[in-house]
Amino acid sequence: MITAKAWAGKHYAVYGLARSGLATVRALLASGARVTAWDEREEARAQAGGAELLDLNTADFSLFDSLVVSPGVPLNTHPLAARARAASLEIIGDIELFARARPELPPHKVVGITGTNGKSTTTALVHHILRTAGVPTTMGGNIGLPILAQDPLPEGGVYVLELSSFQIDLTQSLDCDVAVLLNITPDHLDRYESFEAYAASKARLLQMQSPRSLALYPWELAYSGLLPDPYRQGGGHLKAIQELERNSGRDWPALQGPHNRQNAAAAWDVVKILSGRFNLPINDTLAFFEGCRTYPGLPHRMERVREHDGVVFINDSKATNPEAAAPALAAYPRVRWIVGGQAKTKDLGDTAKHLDHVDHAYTIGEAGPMFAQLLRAADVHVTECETLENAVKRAAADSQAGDVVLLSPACASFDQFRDFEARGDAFKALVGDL
Ligand code: UMA
Repeated sequence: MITAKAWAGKHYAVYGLARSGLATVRALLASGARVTAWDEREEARAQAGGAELLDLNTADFSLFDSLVVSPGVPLNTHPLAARARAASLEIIGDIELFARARPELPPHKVVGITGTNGKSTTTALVHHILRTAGVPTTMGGNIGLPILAQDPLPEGGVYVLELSSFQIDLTQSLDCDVAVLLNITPDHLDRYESFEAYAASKARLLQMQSPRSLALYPWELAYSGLLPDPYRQGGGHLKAIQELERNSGRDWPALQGPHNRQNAAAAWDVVKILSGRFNLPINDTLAFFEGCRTYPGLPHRMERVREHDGVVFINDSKATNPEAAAPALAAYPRVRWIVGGQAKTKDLGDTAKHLDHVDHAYTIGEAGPMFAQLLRAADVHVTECETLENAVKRAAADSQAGDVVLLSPACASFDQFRDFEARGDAFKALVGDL
């Protein structure tokens, strides 16, 4: 776990006690801080051993030095935010605590990766390339690993952080040595006033950097009008994509599809900068190709679950918007597509480009009727299934050897599941029971 003298003797209020909140409580207590914590859920509160429990919705905020909030707490609508502002109490997250602990850690580099899609793959790939090349490295953040629960790295180590816009909103002083902004498409619009406000949140990762650090983002984004002035021309554009065209995905089983070419290109640029500009002692080209060849892939990301009677079942539960689902549809020429959940958009988005690959669609969740209507209008056969269980059973019963059954929902999971991981796990269990 990461601890810091900078936190000792301070009194922190911690709101939200799931993965990031509990790791925060433990790291603060181990550092000698006083912690008062709260979560709406009693089971969550029961796990916060050592913290004082007090309902922060009504507590006197003048008691605290900082309010540490979990990324999943919707501060745009939550009354806590206005109360903290009225009491001049700063609101931060675990990534900001990490930023404040950095001066006490052995000399290191931080790579921060954000974007609407591809950030988990790029984060895991950069981490894998560095580890394969013998560099001390750890990954954390939105990838499901709270950074404060990770062990500090020895001198020369590289922290690779996946950062969501929610986490960036709770961070003020993280100066990433290399920051990557992969892409921005509409997402999380329940948490932001507008698409522009969501884009501005992502851009703040670059704005927090000092002049000696480097920002990477694609050309299209530089000219999209979504980034603040200094990033509109010039700067550190992602460069390696063209170089990769010749090498794309040949011997890289877990990096198939054009979207992964962009993720790999970004990872290559990061590794080149770490070795060229920040003197990391590795052969970046060798490390990159070896890393891509041996990269194992991520759970819930085009994950091959099982082959049953010649039918292949793919779990792509992490595709929580149409742009994220499109690459999976593109990757398989004929699929039985399980789609739906809590809609992020009112149309088919990029998935519309690959409907010729869809043999039959099985709709689920709140957005099921909407998808059924949109898909039928595009001449796709649809069975409305409502639940994932019905969809898996129907798709399996309809399949013949050689078919692919793909869960790539293009929607959030919260209408029927705790999160996309629980949805993917449910799919794997249902497929296992066939
Ligand atoms: N809570 C309250 N009151 C509220 C709202 C929530 O008490 O009004 C409590 C909940 O009961 C819960 C906690 O607050 O116990 C919410 O925690 P959380 O949702 O932040 O969950 P964590 O397990 O801490 O996970 C967070 C990230 N979750 C979100 O951003 C929603 C995880 O990203 C991240 O991996 C983890 O920290 C470790 O850093 C997940 C995610 O879905 C994967 N991210 C979104 C995405 O990728 O689209 C942004």
